[in-house]
Amino acid sequence: MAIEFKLPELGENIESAQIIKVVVSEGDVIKEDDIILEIETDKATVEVPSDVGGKVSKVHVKDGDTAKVGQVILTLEAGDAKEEIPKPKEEKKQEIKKEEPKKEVVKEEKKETPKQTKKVSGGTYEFKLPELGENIESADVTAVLVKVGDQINEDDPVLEIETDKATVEVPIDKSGKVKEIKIKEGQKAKVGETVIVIDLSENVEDETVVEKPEPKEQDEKEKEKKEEVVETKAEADTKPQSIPPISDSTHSARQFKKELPDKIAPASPSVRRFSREIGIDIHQVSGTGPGGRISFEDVKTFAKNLNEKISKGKGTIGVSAEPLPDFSKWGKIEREEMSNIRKKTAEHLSYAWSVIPHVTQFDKADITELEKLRKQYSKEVDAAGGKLTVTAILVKIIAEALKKFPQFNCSIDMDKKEIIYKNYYNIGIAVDTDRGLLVPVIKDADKKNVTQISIELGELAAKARDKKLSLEEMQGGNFSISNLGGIGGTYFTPIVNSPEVAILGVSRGNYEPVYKDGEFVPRLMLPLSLSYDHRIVDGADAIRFLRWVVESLENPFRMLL
Ligand code: CAO
Repeated sequence: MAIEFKLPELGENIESAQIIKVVVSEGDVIKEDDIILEIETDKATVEVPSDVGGKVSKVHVKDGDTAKVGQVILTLEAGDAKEEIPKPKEEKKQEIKKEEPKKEVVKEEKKETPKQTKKVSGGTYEFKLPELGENIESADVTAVLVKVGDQINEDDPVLEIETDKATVEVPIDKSGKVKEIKIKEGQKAKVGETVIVIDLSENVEDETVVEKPEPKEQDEKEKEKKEEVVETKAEADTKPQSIPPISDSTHSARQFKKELPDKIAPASPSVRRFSREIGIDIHQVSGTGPGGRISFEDVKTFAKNLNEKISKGKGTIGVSAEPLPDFSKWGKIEREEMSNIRKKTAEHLSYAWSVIPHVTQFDKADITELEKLRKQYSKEVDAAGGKLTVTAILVKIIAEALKKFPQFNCSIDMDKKEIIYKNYYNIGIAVDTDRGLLVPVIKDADKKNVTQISIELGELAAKARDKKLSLEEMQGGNFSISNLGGIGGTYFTPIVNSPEVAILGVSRGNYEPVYKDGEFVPRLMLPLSLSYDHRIVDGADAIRFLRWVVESLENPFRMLL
């Protein structure tokens, strides 16, 4: 039996990767988890393990190729080794796939279970609020999408609810006529509580139990036609309450057939409506559900990617890139393709610079005493395998500062007009590498001492320079530090590493004459630049934050208070 190994999901917004090395050859016998590729994305170089085993019958890519997520990389023969060779496992893919926001919990759960559609012709059915996910016991009903008397089909959304995780539409699992609605908009519904009662006697179709292991394309199309009819009839209304009876949908389908596009996109009417409202042509959206079904999330992802493409094409958001002159008129030139890291850095920083209203606040810390302590303890840290530098000390200070000033430890969700406060303290460190800037993250810095931070910082910086950082090691940062002081410079204005809201720039510490107790004395002064997102951080907060950092550098005992 031939099995295909496809390039798995590599993380949010990563669509392709460059293949640095194909580690296997045709004829090789590989096991699940064996490394088969070394790839480079715009974020990192990573090894890709196989989630299948077997004999490699064809390698579809070569070193240097760019492979798209989902592209077939290997064909394998399971052959006699069948028993030993496990089938592709979804969890294995998750190892590389990075957290994707889990939305539409209800729909996702339904998708996993093969459906058994019962078309019954009598009695009533109490539709209860289904399980919504782990630890979710109730939800706020934000909209009731049907009204008494409506004829509804299995899978039609009947409620819109909001949990603490997401707003989702709840589809019903049977067809019938709405007899009673037991919940109102604005009320709270408990999981398992009856929310809608439907009359099954309106179902005049056959009573057989239909097993649908997989939605067949034809069935899907038929269903879509029905939905399209429903939607067309309801076009004038913006809410799905106006779903008309569809028991005569065969007739309606014929009636409206001419108005239907040749190829009908598999999406529910509410998804189509949403897509239309935000100006997206649903036929261009690829669905990730069973049979390519398009969800709200698919439409949002498509819109997001489209926006990104538009902004990339324009250089920066809303600003068209100026045409370049012909530089060769003035001398010899050479063109070189940007590395993936450079491309991503350019896009990311253009985005952050265009979207975030930046302000940079400067200050200086007298680190004369700290420098003495640093020298005093550096041997101890050396012996533990780290290097006691001002960067490592700053990581600890910033983690404490974030606890004290939570508005620096948040992200902004402009779509929802919400602030997301984080109860963990992960600090990103800008590392200069020959391939460009990388920002590995020291996780839970507040729980680590300065020696542990020094060791981890050294390891992460080395990994960054040796192309060994994993995506995981570069994600989840709350605040970044960029220390250019080891190289030089007085002050600079760092760009906030979106979706973080602030970044500390550190320049070179130098001895300066400082007026103290009536005389000028030489003191080691460290210049600091705090850039922050003025949408969430006010100037007064910024200087309070920076002063706290300065005072903690000048007197580390302060942190213990
Ligand atoms: N002022 C004076 N000296 C400094 C200093 C500062 N602000 N920061 C570091 N130094 C000194 C260190 O004490 C060390 O001196 P010794 O060897 O005498 O002890 C020396 O400079 C080298 O330090 P380092 O770079 O090895 O270690 P670090 O922990 O301070 O920095 C790292 C680690 C990864 C931040 C750094 O190596 C680096 O890559 N910096 C560049 C960051 C960057 O590119 N930022 C730009 C982002 S925006 O484009």
